[in-house]
Parts: sequence; C-alpha cells; structure tokens
Amino acid sequence: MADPGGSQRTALLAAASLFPVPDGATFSYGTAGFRADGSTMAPAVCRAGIVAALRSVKLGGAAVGLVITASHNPVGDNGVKIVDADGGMMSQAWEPFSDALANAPTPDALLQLVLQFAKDEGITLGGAHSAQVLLARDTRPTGEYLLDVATKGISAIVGSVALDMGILTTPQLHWMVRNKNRGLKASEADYFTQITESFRHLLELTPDDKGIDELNEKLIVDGANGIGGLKLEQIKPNLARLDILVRNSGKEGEGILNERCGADFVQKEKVLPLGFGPNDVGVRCASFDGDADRLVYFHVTSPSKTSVDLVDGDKILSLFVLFIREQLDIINGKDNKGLLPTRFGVVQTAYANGASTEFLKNLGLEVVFTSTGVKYLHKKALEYDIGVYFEANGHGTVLFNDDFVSRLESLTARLSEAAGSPQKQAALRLLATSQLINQAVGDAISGMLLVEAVLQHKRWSFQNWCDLYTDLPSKQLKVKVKDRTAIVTTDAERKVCQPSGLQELIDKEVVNYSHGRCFVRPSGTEDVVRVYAEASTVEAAESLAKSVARHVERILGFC
Ligand code: NG1
Ligand code: ZN
Repeated sequence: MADPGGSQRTALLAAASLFPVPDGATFSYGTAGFRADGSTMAPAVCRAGIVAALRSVKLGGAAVGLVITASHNPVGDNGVKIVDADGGMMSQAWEPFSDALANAPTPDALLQLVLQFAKDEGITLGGAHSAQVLLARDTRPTGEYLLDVATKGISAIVGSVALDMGILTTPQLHWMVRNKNRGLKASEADYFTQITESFRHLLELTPDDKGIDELNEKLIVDGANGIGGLKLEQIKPNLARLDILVRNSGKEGEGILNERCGADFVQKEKVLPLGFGPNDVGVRCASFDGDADRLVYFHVTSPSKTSVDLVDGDKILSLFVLFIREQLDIINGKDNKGLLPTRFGVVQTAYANGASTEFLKNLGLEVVFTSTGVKYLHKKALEYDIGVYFEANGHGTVLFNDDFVSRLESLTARLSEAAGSPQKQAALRLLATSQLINQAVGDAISGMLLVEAVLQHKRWSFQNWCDLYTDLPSKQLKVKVKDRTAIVTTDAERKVCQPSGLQELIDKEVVNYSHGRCFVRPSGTEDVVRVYAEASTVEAAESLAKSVARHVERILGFC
C-alpha cells in the first residue's frame, strides 16, 4: 500500500477518534444518503466528509458537494448526502465504500479502508492533489453542529478545502456544484438571477392574445417550515405576474419543520397542511418539502372539508410534457422531422399512477421506468435530448442535453430574421425553460416557476390541469419484517424474484381487481417493505394492498 505520509495517517486517525461509531449502530447510504436521528449522525457525517474529499481528489480537484439535510423527515432527524462534480448524486460505484467507511468500527479500521480504497482507485493521498467540498445545510437544529463535523471529516484528507455555502435548499447546492465545475457563475445571487430572469423571459414569450386574470396570479405556498419558504420570500419581489403568499414559511416561531405540512405530508395524506383552511377554497396552492427538492400542488375543495384535490409529481410531469411537446411540434411538425429532430423521453417509477402512464403513452411518447430514487431516474433522463422525470412524490426535473442546447441556440440564431415567427418563439421558450428548470436535480422553487409559466402560457386554471386525467385510486402500506433485504426485485421493481413464490401470490390477488396493479419492494430509507396497490376504487386498492401485505408478512416473518 502506498504510504501517504505520517500527517495524513494522523489526520484520519484523529478524525475517526473524535466521532466513534457506537456499538450496534449501522449506517447505510440509502436512496438519498445517510439518515438517522440527528443526535446520532456525527460519525456518519464525519466519514461522509472524508468520502467527499476523496471524491474531489479522484476527480482532479473538481468541486464536490455535501449537504446536511433529512429532507421531508421529522425535525429531529438529520442526514448527509454527497453531490457529485456534475451536480448529480454521488456515483453509485462509491456507495459500498461509503457504507464500509461509515461503519468502520475503529480508527485503525477506518484508516486501512481509506488506504486500500485510495490504492484501488488510484487516488494519491498526502496533499499532492487538492480537493474542494462545498457544504450546505437546511434549517434543522442539529445542522450547524453536523456541518462542523463534516468540515472535520473533509479536513482529514490533507490538502482539501471545505467551503461553507450557508443555509440553502438542497437543489441550490447541486446547482452551485454543477455551475462551478462548468466555469459558470455559481453564487446564490447568480442562482436567483438565473431563475427570476428566465421566468420573466418565459412570461414575455406567452402568446400576446393571452392575458391573465387575477385568480391565476394568486398562489399560496406551503414552505413546510423549512428552507424553501425562506428563499421564496427573498425572491418574491422579483417575480412578475405572480402574487405569492408563503405559509409555513420557516420564519422563527411559525411552526415545526415538516410537521403536518409540506409536500410529503400533503401527497401521502391528501389533506390540508397546517395553516390552510376554508378561506383558501378555489386558490391554487403549492407545497414544498423541508429542503425544497419536492413540489406538489393542491386545491382546497370545500370550506367544510380537509381533503384536497392533489396534483402530484406525475401531473406536474404531464404538464411539462404537454408544454415541451407543443414547442417541439411547432418547430418540427408532428412527425418530428423538421428543423430540430428531438429525442424526447419520459421517465417514471413504479409509483407513477397508472392513469398518468396511460395518458403519456396515448400522446405517443416514449415512457420508460427505473427503480425508485432520483439517481436512477436522472441517469435515464440523460439519455435523451430532452428527458423529463418525476417521482409521484414531486421530485423531478427536465434535462436538456448540452449538445441539444447548442443546436437549439444555433437554430434560434438562424431564425433571427423572422424574430416573431412561431418557430423562433417556440425555440426561445425551450431555451428559457432549460435556464429556468434545475439541470442538476429536482428543485421545488424552479419547478414551481415553470408550472406557473406554463399555466399562464396555456391560460389554464388549476381545474384544467387537474382534469388532464383522473388518478386511479391507490394505497401504500408499510410492512415491518425481519429482513427486508430478503426481497429482491426486477423489471424496475415491478416484479419480485425472491423469495420465490411471492410474485405468483401477488399475481393471483391482482387478477381479482379491475385496473389492479400491485408491487412490493424494500424501502431504501426505512426499515420496511413497501406495498403499493392500485385499482378502480379506493376500497379495492386498499383491499388489494392489505391482501398482498399479509402475504409479505407471512413469507418474510412479521416483526
Ligand atoms: P424509499 O424509502 O426507498 O421508498 C423514499 C421515496 C422515494 C425517494 C426517497 C428519497 C416513496 C415511495 N419512496 O424512498 O421516492 O424520494 O425516499 O427521499 O415515496
Ligand atoms: Zn427533499
């Protein structure tokens, strides 16, 4: 093993000794990094700092990100995830090492793991190569402490620099890392300028004959008492043609992070978040999650009810798809053989409502499925000129391939003589969209601005949007079992291949239900097996989910 020198060894041993892993604790880099009760997170966060710094060295000193957040989870939880140099999630190839490092039982075991991994990956330790890690955190009470712990982990790799970017939404940090490595402006002010300017530009491109009425300007946003509401308050004055009211804004004393509010709550419970009531009937409402990377919309249906009409990630995706498709049809004609033939793809997971998939397929679009977790969806969407992905829970974005954007730019330049031509307008709309929507990761603020711009473009009310299709009733259940990893799935998690016999039992249940669909998978973020069922009525979806949950309990052992 190459000797990195005494100071490097000492630094790693010292950092590991500061935050020992308690007996019995295990950390796993799940669907979205390490997560647990905030007070227990220090060892995993310190070690994630080491991984992030190593990743930066490996990538020739490119900026890597580390964000302290537990997203939509309760305020007492916290978490850490690493942002790769392209602004996306850390390469999956590094997850096993991250797991091993987080669980290394002693400082010496940690040192040996780092030395071996550095050797395997061809990483030269000892400070000969620089590394930089951009850090951010959300508003959780344990955030400041854990950010300091992460800094200690980063500093344990000699030659690395930790840059604290402050309290940010998760997508802001992803955006900064991506921009910095592309040599683009990357400050928070630059982020705000880019999204507010491109939003204004999109509104200017709204067809002239389409004004807007007062109701359409009004929007109430549930900020989940997290960071997204605070940031939105900051940019609100710069958003033309939108009258935004932020509730659960995250201001001191307003309420508890994610508690009975936020995108996860509204999407799962389908009831009003705290702070919303009868006076909001008929007004368009949106909900962010605690770190503002998820977005859903809703309507208060009646003064006497707490239930909501929900527009989830699937319907946000469908709205974006219709808008982009409209622009592409203007440029290319329906046969896609015009000025800019475009590979346009849509990516969903098994949790996408079946009615949305049918709607998209009926538009003649290519819809592909990946496993749950944005890292899988994002990777797939990158294969297209324009790739749109969303999870039903509201995490998603629209990716524009670099080469496609160059072709789009030269097309708009070529069309310059016909400045007002429909084709030029459509191309400019696509360009503005590529500037507005976050190219690194799902982003509630920029996603919301794109929704608002598209609704104004189409002159659509919330109801028009809701009526695109009717969601099939669905039910999700969690089953606690002895070992959830005993379930192995295939076909983008839609089929079980182990334990044997379980899939056959699911199939036998499903055939009893009209529009029945059901799948089970081990959660990547909780120690449970998730059961999802869909059918033509609420009662039928519940009954299907329950029957399958019973099979899971019986076969895997209830605990
Ligand atoms: P798991 O616990 O693996 O189902 C959940 C969400 C994912 C994703 C991650 C990360 C569902 C059913 N699953 O993953 O979509 O958002 O958390 O936060 O919503
Ligand atoms: Zn989140």
